[in-house]
Amino acid sequence: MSQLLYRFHGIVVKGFGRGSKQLGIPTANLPESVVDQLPEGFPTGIYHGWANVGGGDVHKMVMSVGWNPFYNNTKKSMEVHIIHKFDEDFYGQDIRAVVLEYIRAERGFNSVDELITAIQSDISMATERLDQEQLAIYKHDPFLKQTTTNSYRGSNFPPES
Ligand code: ADP
Ligand code: RBF
Ligand code: MG
Repeated sequence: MSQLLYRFHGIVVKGFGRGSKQLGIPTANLPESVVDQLPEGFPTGIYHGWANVGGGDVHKMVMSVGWNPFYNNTKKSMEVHIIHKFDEDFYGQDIRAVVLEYIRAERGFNSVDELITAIQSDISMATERLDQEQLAIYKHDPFLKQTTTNSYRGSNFPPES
């Protein structure tokens, strides 16, 4: 598995409402603007890395980028499942992520159960690999703790005269 490094952040939006949450795998969907910013040639598929929400704790995550062949989507999506149990939803909050490895391509399945089994196996893979030191260090990537509020630090602004 080859390592990559892609950082992004964005506001969590409503997804397709397929009830992934009911299946035990909620996915925080990213807005179109963030999907459009993916580098040209960024392969669709399943990835893992680190993520946090609203400046909070950093957790392991799995991410799906693409067309969700199982559902015959016509719109490219980007959704992140954070491997952590949250007490509340976080729509409207800023999610920040560091993407580190490509796990596999997206594929179709014969049933929802098979899709879930595949995602569970992605989660196991992520859980294991992100503990390796060369990936674990990114849990502390400063990017994850930046805030989206603009800040300015200057010594002579506005100019005195
Ligand atoms: P939608 O179709 O709107 O994306 P989902 O069923 O995929 O609905 O649920 C996603 C929402 O669940 C997220 O936007 C977030 O607010 C919430 N959520 C709770 N726990 C998690 C988690 N561990 N990972 C991702 N989203 C979570
Ligand atoms: N959708 C697919 O159609 N094929 C896949 O192989 C696939 N793999 C996924 C792997 C992970 C780790 C996650 C979080 C999602 C994946 N999805 C896949 C997307 C899934 O269909 C989507 O989360 C639900 O449809 C809710 O939008
Ligand atoms: Mg979702």
